[in-house]
Amino acid sequence: MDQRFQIILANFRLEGTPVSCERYGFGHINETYLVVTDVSHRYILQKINNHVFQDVPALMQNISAVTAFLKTQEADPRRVLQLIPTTENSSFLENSDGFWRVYDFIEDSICLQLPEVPEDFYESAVAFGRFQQMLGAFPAETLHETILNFHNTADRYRQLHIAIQNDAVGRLSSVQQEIDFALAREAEAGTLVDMQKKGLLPLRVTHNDTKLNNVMLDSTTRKALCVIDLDTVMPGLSAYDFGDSIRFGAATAGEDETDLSKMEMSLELFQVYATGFLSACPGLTKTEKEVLPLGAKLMTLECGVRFLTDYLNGDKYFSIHRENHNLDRCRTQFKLVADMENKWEQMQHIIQSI
Ligand code: ADP
Ligand code: GN1
Ligand code: MG
Repeated sequence: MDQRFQIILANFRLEGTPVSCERYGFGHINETYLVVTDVSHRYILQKINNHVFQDVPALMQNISAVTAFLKTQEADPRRVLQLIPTTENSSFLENSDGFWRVYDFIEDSICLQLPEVPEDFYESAVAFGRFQQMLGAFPAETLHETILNFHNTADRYRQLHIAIQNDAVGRLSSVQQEIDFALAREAEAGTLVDMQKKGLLPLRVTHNDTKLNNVMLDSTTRKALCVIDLDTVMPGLSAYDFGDSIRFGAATAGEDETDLSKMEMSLELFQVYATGFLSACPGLTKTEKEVLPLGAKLMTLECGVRFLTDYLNGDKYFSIHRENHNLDRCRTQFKLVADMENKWEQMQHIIQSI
C-alpha cells in the first residue's frame, strides 16, 4: 500500500491497520478510495475536492451537524452515514495535499448507476423522501451554502454566457446546436427561484445531488438504507431533490450515453419515483407538489447547461474519461429535456393522480 495513504490513514481512528487503499466508485467530484484493514474492517477515504468546495471546514460542519441530527432519529448505524474522527477529534484532516475524510463503509449494500428494476428506483425515492422528511425539524438557516447558487438555474445560464464570451479552448463553433437549444429555454430558468422569493415555495434542507448512485440499498432486501454524498446538503427546494432524481434515474440511458436514440424519460419510472417520494415525504405543500414536473425539467436543463459550460471552459469542473465527454453528457441531458417537453401533460397528470 502506498506510503502516502498510510500516513494519511494513521491520523484517523480506524479499527485495525490499513492493508489496502484503492480508487473506488464513479463519482465526478471527490477522489474516493476503499480502505481495508487487517481486521477486515472497511472504510471509505475521500479527498475532498476543494476547488469545487472552497470552504471545506464549513462543508464538514454541515455534514457533522446533519449526520448527528439524523442519528438522534435513527438507531441502525447502516442507515446514517458515519464519519470517523481523526486522532485529534476532527471530522477531517488537512495535509499538504488537501483535505481528507473517512466514512464507515456501509456493508451489505449496493449502489446502482441505473435502476435494474423499478423497485430499486422506488426505494431511492423513499430514501431521499425520508431524508428530507427527517430533516424537517433541522434549523436550515444554520447550514452553510457549500456552493453558492448551486441550483439557481438562471445563474447557471449566466455562467454559460461567460463561457460563450470567453470561448477559452476554441470549441464554440462546434456546439451551436446545443447553445441554441439552451438559449431557447432561458426564459424559464428562473421560475422556481422566483417562486421561492415570492414566498410561494418554502425553503427546506435538501440534498441537492439526488442521483441514484448517492443512495445505498440493502443488498439482500434491496430496500432503501442510507443517503450518501452529503457535500451539497444545504437550504433548497423540494423540487430540486425530486427533479435531480428524475433526471438521472428515470432516464432510459446513462448520462454518458452517445447513442441519443436510447435516451428518453420513462413515464413509468417517473410515476414510480413520484409515488415513493411523496409517500416518504408527505409534508409537501400543494404548490410544491405542483412544481415537481418543472423541477425535473429545470434540473435536467441546468445539468445540460453545466456540462456545456464546462465543455466550453475546457473540462475544468467535471472529471472526464474520454474526448468530448462533457459534450456527450450535455447532449443526453438536452435530449431528456426535449422528451419531457413531449410528455409534459402526462407528467403533470401523474403527479395530480397521486
Ligand atoms: P462523489 O461526490 O465524487 O460522487 P460519493 O460520496 O458519492 O462521491 O462517493 C462515490 C461512491 O463511493 C459512491 O457512489 C458509492 O458507490 C461509494 N461510497 C461512498 N460512501 C460510501 C459508504 N459510506 N459506504 C459504501 N460506499 C460508499
Ligand atoms: C456531480 O458528485 P457527483 O458525481 O454525485 C455534481 C452534480 C451533478 C452530477 C452530474 C457538487 O455529482 O451537481 O448533477 O455530478 N456535483 C457537484 O452527474 O457539482
Ligand atoms: Mg456521488
